[in-house]
Amino acid sequence: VFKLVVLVSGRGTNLQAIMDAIDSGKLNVQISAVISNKKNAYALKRAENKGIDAIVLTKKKGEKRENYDRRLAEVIDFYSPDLIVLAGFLRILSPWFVKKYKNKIINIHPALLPSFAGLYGENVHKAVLDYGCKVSGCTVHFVDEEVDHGPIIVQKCVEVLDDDTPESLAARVLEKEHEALVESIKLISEGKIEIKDRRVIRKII
Ligand code: 3YE
Repeated sequence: VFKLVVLVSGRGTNLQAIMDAIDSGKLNVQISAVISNKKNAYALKRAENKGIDAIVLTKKKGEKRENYDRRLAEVIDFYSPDLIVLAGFLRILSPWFVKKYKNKIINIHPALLPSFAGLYGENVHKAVLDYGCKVSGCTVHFVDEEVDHGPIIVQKCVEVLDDDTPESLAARVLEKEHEALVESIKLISEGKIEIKDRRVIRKII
């Protein structure tokens, strides 16, 4: 079976969407472990409730990025996953880590890339509203050395409403994130896509 390790920092609603899709038979994959860089992340509870290994790996004071990533990789390699999913994991990954797992890491970003790259959390939605955008959405992409830059797998859009607040827009985008993430994992786990000239395309079989 196709194995995932899911990296989180927060509430874990995207993790929940993956678990729900597995339970309903929409995804034929297994979550081998959930790893959080924050000890109080509610995502850890969601994993424990399902009997999934939930691991906390916090950064030590003054620890270099690559050193943390090497410790992270040690945990990940214990599970030998087919895919690493960043589901609200709020850390930049070092070039070392990205090279080690080339085309094996995906991230969900709460805007239509390449717009609003580099921002995260509510900051993204505030920036979208401040700019006066009429649509926003989310992007699932492969992770490369540059943040929010790798090949795009799935994008979904939502309308921006005149009375939106960052919170109301975030909630509308979040629903699409759940769909986009599940669709992306389905495509990858079924071997239906490949990367060609930095574009993600459907495999012809
Ligand atoms: N790393 C690479 N490429 C990518 N990480 C993410 C996407 C992505 C990636 O496409 N190479 C905010 C994180 C930004 C931030 O600066 N965080 C701090 C950590 C703070 C802490 O430890 O609490 C940091 O130094 O990384 C995922 C989204 C990253 C969003």
